[in-house]
Amino acid sequence: METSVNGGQKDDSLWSSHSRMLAQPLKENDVEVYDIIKKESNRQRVGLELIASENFASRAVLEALGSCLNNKYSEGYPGQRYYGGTQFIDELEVLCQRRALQAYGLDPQRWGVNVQPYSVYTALVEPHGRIMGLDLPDGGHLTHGFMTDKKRISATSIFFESMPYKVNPDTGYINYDQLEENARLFHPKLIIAGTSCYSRNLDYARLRRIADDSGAYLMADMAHISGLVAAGVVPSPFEYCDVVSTTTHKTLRGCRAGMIFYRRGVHSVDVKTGKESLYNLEPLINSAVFPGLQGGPHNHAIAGVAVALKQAMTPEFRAYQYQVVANCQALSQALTQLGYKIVTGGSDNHLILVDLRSKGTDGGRAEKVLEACSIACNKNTCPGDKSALRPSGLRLGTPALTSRGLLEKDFQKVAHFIHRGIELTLQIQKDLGVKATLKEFKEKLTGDEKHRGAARALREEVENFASRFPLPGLLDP
Ligand code: DSN
Repeated sequence: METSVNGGQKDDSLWSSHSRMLAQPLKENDVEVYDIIKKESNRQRVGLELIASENFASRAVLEALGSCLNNKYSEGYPGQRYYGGTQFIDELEVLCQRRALQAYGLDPQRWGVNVQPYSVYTALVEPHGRIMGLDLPDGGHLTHGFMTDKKRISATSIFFESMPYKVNPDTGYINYDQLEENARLFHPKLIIAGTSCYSRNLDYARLRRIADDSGAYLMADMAHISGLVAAGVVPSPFEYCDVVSTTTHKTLRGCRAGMIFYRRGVHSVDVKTGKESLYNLEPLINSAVFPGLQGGPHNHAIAGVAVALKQAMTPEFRAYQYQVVANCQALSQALTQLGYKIVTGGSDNHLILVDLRSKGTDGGRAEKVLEACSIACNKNTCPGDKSALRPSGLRLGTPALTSRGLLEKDFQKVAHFIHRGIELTLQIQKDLGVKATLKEFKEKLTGDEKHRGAARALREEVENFASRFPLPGLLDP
């Protein structure tokens, strides 16, 4: 190979191999990365994907994501960019915005949407302003103000003052009375109606009343359920909220990106004077996203979101979301019949939380065994858990496998696979004794031929079963 610099002379052979390098498919150009993607693609194909926040994006979404849109800088908003050459990016962003409003049945006079963002808080709350979100161990999200007794974990608890609300440990349902009482004392600026492990519909009307009492904004983070909302399968937060944020890759089945919807127009009318006050959210949110927090938008991701939103308005998508919920109920019932406790007794949406305390094990151990059997899910705290370090539950979601075409009867089979994985977990624990650490547990699972063999046998069955269902997305790799 010639050196790249040849006394200031252009090296023709290097220059033509540079052109070839740019034209080579991944498979030839970078075998290491190609092989990793191939392994991951195979893992997704032969495994059972039950992580509630995951899904399989369609081929069209992935094509948009892998397009030349990746190449373009476009800081700013349509019609107001800091770079030239953005006419098609503008067209794309406006199309994505229009589809986003249509997909949720929103009047453009009353709602606007930012399709570039990854965060919204700084638009609504000043530094040290007060926020209230569902606590992470109770099914909330890290970014809803999570902190522990010892440490402020999320930026949303470092930069803002956060007070969580909780679920009732006996029922697993949100304790709205306690939230109301605490909000009266805490006077939050923002209440977040959002979850990452909560299987029941939120009472948005009640949350609105609580927010109004404190003069707080009500923001829904509908990330987990945004596909279900678009399909009309669960209640929509739009009727009651000032702001609605979402990621776009979960039930909505787009690529990894986000959107923030905000109200426009009249906010309130003074009963005495009849004077209208208007929402001012649009400039606050747009300037918080850019230039406040972000630089160049991910235009390829905006294209992927636009494609997903078009799909979200089809009857096929609605049928899919109904099936997600039907499958979740089938999974919940099958596990209940097998003797498992489901937090809140079931689900209104796409996920369930299985409480393993009564079985004598915990989420961490069960997750490890299931992973060894090609079943992907995650450990999760259950209401009343004493330690977040040893969560007692497993969160299971149906969006991804429903995209692969599994129906209720298939989820009964999935429930039996999970049951066998948990039986194996109990067997390993029995052999080890109650005091064994998670590390010892993992060593036993991988090091003891009896258990390794049992996991292998179950994994083969799981993989045979899962391989029967097609994997959406790009064909190669
Ligand atoms: N990590 C996602 C979830 O699993 O809920 C949320 O961001």
